[in-house]
Amino acid sequence: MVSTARFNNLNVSGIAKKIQNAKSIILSTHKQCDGDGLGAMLGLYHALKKFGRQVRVIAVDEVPKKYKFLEPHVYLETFDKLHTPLAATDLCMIFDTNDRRLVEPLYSELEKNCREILFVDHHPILNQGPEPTPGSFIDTSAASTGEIAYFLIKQLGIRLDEKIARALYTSLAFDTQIFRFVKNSGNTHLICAELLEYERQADRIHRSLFANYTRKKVTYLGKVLSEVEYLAEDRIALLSLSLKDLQDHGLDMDDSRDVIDMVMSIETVVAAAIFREDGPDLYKMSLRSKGSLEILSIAENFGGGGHMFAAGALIRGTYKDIRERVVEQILARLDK
Ligand SMILES: [Mn+2]
Repeated sequence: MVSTARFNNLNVSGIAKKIQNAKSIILSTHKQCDGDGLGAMLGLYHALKKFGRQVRVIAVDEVPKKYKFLEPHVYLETFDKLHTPLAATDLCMIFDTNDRRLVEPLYSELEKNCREILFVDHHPILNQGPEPTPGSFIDTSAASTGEIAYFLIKQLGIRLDEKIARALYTSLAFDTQIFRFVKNSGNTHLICAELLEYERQADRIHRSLFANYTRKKVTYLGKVLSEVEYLAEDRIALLSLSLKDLQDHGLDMDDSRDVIDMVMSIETVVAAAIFREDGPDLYKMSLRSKGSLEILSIAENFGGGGHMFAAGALIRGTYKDIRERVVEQILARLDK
């Protein structure tokens, strides 16, 4: 058993009190959910069921297939296929974002039905975007929101078990990419050491999250990686992904997520931008950077958000025009 005294002191007691006072609770996360938000809310779901609460887990849209080991089809509803209509609920907790726009169209319905909505998150509050609701818990020092869910479960005195541990471990392993991106804190490793007392198949989770490639996907990655455009002595990498290309390879949107991480693995690259075509003249931009090059403000300039070194936005316009504006802003920061 790992002593909690060794952890950084996260103040989650305010949220724990609200859970104690709530009979009915809804848990959710941002649209196109990932392993962090999904793992955090499913981990808390299993814990709160043991705690005797009425809990619903509602995702905005479909959960990617690679998470099927968490059995989302058993425990989770999607907004377009609710098992029963939304009803009056005491508390709603939204994980892994504090930007309500990323929870629409579900968010507007939650507002009508929930007495209180809180964001539980580790992304910085946006300078150019909606504010989180009062009482939200945002800790940018957490490497994943699963860590915050872990501290909540501990604060409530709920015993861990295999289901809770599997979901939380997924959250931590996903957002740190199996401990590549920890936040200069031992928290992630210490928490995982305890979770692994209950989850005996961590290697299976690692494979599901990061070694899930199909032959079609590898063919696709080979093609698009050969099309990367390099600028500024190979320090900047750019790539546009067409929807048709994904479809022609029999892939879906989630399959394009790994491309940017592969590009960022190139030693010389310090900033990368990937533009995935999501519709006619509509692009989902993903930005990543290394070291001290901050790119969140670029995403915010296009109405998006994220972390300091990993951010994104949905942008309308032609590729040529968007590319030019983004490159200009990356270059301006690169020279600083
Ligand atoms: Mn996250």
